[in-house]
Amino acid sequence: MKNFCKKAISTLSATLLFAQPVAAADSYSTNPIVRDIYTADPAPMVVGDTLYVYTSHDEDELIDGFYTMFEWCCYSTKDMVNWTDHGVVFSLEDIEWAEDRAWAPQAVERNGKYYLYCPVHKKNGGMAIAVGVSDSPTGPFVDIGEPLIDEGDWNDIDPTVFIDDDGQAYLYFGNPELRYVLLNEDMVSYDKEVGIVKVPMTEESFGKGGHATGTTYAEGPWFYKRGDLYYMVYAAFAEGAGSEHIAYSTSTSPTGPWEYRGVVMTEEGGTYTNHPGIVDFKDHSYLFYHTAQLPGGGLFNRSVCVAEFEYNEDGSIDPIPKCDGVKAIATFNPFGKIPATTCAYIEGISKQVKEDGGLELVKLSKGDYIRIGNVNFASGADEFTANVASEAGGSIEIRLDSVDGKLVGTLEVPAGNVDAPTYETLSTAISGASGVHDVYFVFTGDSPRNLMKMDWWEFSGPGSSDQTTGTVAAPASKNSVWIVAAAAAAVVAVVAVIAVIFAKKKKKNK
Ligand code: FUB
Repeated sequence: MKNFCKKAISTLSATLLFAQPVAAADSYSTNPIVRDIYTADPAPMVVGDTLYVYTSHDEDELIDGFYTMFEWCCYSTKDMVNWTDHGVVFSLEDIEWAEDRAWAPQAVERNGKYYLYCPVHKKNGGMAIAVGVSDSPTGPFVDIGEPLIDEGDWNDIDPTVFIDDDGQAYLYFGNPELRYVLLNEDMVSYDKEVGIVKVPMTEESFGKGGHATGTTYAEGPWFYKRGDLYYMVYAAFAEGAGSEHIAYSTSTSPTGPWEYRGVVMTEEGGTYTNHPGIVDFKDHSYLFYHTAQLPGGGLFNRSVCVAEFEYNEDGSIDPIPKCDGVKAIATFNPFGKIPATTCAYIEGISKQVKEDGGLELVKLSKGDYIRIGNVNFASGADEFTANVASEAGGSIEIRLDSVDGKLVGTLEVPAGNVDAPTYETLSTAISGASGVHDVYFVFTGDSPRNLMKMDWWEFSGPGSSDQTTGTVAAPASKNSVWIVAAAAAAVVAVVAVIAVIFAKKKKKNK
């Protein structure tokens, strides 16, 4: 009995230590969230425990000094810190009738299918809204073959779609006017009898401002509902302003009338445009936006960022400051194959499409590193495995909490075929990695040439059985903390009762 009690208590401590949703103490993301290419026009979408963000892609080199944009990309996270790059999911090449200008997208799920609404410039002139359809949030998306919205004018950009509680889907769009259609259930056609409705562009609805309608409303609408209130968040121009801020209006009906409510994010950010994408994810509210803050950034070279915010009790939104990043809301499970492109921070490392269509990290050279945030080793990892293609050869140092932090293992990668590197799976022992840490893979080697490429990695060890399956353990939401606390209290109470019974029995036996 005595041993049983000891065992019960030690099992309990282990359970409490590793099963609790370890709060993401100090792990933060880094804005911009995409660091290897320029991205703009973020559009978040939640599917189950995953947040997807669709972006447009600003090319490095501009054609005719204007927006040079050919494709749409997708990124996902389960914890707001580590992002998986899904690459290009839809492009102008997939839309036979499109010429250029792959502008601001938004994705929506309905009945197990995913719809990506995208403005493009048509081959015969004018902007129009295309729709790509896919069975997966990460595509590939297939064009429906013709424009969904095509009024033949320049207003047909920046679609935003919301499906109301009664099943009616609305697609708003437009610059300088806000317009909408009622989408049919198939999500790829709209109610032609109602047609394209022009929203009255009044100061009451959108504030007095500096855009073409005399209001602040410019473009990039983001339409959603929270409680009983409908929100229209959009890029806006104040009178005399040289760049966009983000503003919002609300309504008690999905079709207005809209009431102007004020500024959500002020102008500064180094770029002429801004573009909102708002979402609730795991009990947190986020605003995605873009700035010019990556090196070389500017008017046509933007980068997607995210800020967390809270609504006021009456549903109003105070101005949200631009920020350096957001806090992790879940731990990251490193046990199981993780794509090498999944990370919280990457700098100076390129990605490339592999033969199987996935992405790999390439041109890894001395001093390069990636960070994976809030990694939950739980009771520990004892081995690290990576699928690497060696070029000049080198090593991967596995460090905790900083780029020169505690070294818990080193994977040696022997020199390979520089001209035609082939992938092989290599492993090394790990020691001293338990609990929750930010993990750094630091690439080192003597050669100034490319050391290696990397496809995927994984840890193994006892900690793998201490967490849920998937890449991320349960989020540290307020609710889950309380559920775990209650469960822990119940276990403590049961053990205490057993201990008391045992003590009484012992006394009686004396
Ligand atoms: O990215 C091209 C255009 O710039 C978008 O469609 C607008 O919302 C603005 O961000």
